[in-house]
Amino acid sequence: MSELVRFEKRGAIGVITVDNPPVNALSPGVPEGMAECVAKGNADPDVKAMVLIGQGGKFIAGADIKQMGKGNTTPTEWRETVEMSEKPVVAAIQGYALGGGLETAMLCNYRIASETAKIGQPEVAIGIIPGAGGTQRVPRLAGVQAALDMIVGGEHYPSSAGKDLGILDDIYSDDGFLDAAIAYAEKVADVRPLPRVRDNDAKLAEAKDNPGIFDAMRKKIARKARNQRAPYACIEGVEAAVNLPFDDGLAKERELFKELVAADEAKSLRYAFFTERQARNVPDIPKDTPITKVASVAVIGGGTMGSGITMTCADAGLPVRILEMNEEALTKAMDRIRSTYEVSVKRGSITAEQVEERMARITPVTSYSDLGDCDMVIEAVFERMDVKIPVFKQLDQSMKQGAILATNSSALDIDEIAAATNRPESVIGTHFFSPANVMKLLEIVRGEKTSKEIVASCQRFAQQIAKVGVVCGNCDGFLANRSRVPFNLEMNLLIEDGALPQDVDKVMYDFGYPMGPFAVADLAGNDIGWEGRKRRYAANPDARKLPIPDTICEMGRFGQKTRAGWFDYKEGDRTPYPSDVVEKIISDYREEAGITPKSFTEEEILRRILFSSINEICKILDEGIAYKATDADVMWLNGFGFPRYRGGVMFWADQIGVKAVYDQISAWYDELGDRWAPSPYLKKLAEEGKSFTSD
Ligand code: T1G
Repeated sequence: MSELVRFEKRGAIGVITVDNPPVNALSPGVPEGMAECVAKGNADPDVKAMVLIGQGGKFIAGADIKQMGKGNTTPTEWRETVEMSEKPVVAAIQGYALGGGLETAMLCNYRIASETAKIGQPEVAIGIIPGAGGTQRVPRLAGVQAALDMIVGGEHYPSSAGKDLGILDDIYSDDGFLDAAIAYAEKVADVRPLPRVRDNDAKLAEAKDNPGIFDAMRKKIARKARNQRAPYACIEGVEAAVNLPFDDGLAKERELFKELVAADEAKSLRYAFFTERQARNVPDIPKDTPITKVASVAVIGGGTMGSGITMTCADAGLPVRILEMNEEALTKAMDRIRSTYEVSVKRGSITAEQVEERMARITPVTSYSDLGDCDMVIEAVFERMDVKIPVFKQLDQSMKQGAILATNSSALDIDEIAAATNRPESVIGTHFFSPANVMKLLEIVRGEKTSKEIVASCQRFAQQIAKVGVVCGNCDGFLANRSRVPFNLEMNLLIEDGALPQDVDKVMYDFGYPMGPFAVADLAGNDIGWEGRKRRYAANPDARKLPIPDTICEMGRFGQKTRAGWFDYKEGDRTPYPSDVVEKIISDYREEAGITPKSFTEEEILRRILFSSINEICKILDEGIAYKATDADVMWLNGFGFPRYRGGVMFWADQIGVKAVYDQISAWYDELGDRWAPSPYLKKLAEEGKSFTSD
């Protein structure tokens, strides 16, 4: 018997424990170990029933993703041993049963879970489908529509929902859960015939009489699943459960799984999964660096960002105090928070009861003296140094020693802010992306004097609030926004050179962005970028001007809010329509500037825009502001909507090849000038034949 899975007897119950830290993945040896233990229980006349449980308060997190795509095929005989056990096997789920973990539980005769456990089939999130019977057994337990929702959505469900759906037989307290599971096994020990999920087709009937259920699902996911195969394969797997005998359905599932697991989509999504976790490793910060556990947070500023950050903390179960200058501003902030939650209630993503629970965690205050005992404070006031500095001077007076003093600034100098306090070692950037309660990225910016403990504490805090934390150094725009500057410049210069906004938007939309960048500018408001450019023009008369967007803004074409921007909009319709007015602005500019418009291929537009940022990321890596190219990918996936099924902008570049990227940038350097000067980091990588993202 493998040490990964052990068997022990508690009276007449055989307890089988999976012990494969950190998440009890079904690594080689675990499936075989479970089968061996079930066989051992069946062979032991003193054993009447068995419990399958996981060590460490978690059941099984699924197949070992690290083993995927390596061509090794996992044996499947173990599944039959478990499913055809002569004695009842009870899956006792704590923590989580995900993917192959839930599939293992569905091989068992019964499934119970603890109150805080979660279950799910999240395989679609890594570009595959359940490959161990999930598409065949979930519909038999939960019905076809529920199975489609669970498998195509890939979400984790609370155990209460699992019971309501019929996947779980009962729920017990986390305390004494193993004893409850043993008692449950004793209760069912003599039940015959043994219930087996495969034998029960009753819940498939709903779809046999309504095959349209599958096309309706395909229609429903079309926008989000664009350019992807796995979500549609999930539907095909469940469809096979309805239309084929069980074993044929399993075979169909296996065929779909094999096709997907080796495809680029799955490789990219596995890459995204692991790099988000690798981002937690900061080269000079040991994993055992002491951290401040954040148990209470203060937020300064109740504007859009401050409210969103406050909600993020409340959503994570943290008590949070929000400070504004006066009662009126505070009331406005609290109303904004409540109304945002109420939109989520209308959407069905949270309940009214959860809104009250979260609102109760938020304490509005107007005095800094009400914040002093918080473990962390996040400043989210206006993005101007002359506004932030006084706040940090005040925080330096008010906050307890050891508190984390964080700024939500998106670009300003962390060192300058830190210098306003007597404790620069406690000052750090925690840059949230708008809307802060939705976007997953948390850019953690360390100043020259920020201590390792504070950095490590913020990394841990990011996990606490379900964000993806990425650490970088301090420079104008940090890693995220600085890497996006060339993207924004290049898209505008392409318009000067001959492309139209709709050409660029089509390329980026077809590539996988949810919206084209000019449509995004119209959504966010062109005046925001315009204000920034005017500040830059005033500060530096030699700064490159962008006459076309400036003219558009001078005409008051700020975007959707003025029903005119880069595109035209109709009343009550957010669809961007190409604008004759804008095309005239563009052609007039080109004529005045003596530019003969060029025509671009779609690939040229795509590479002009993305290669410009890839070159900038190389410069940021060269300066040591970014630690690894994969961190930039994590930021682009979680902060900028880069299509996840392409892995990340650097991972995508690796598929083209570093040398090819370097050669193209060098060619544009010759043709288009200094802004395309290749980074020495890029040149070196190309010469050494290395890649951006693999060691
Ligand atoms: N395989 C390998 N390593 C895994 C893993 C997995 N399934 N899940 C997590 N890890 C590693 C992770 O990389 C990290 O490593 C450490 O464990 C802690 O993870 C047959 C084929 C389970 C909810 O998709 O959702 O089953 O960085 O930081 O926040 O049909 O991990 O420490 O070196 O995320 O407590 C389906 C994926 C697989 C679940 C725990 N299952 N994992 O969250 O820890 S496909 C999944 C998660 C499948 C079947 C198919 C989360 C978690 P390191 P963590 P966490």
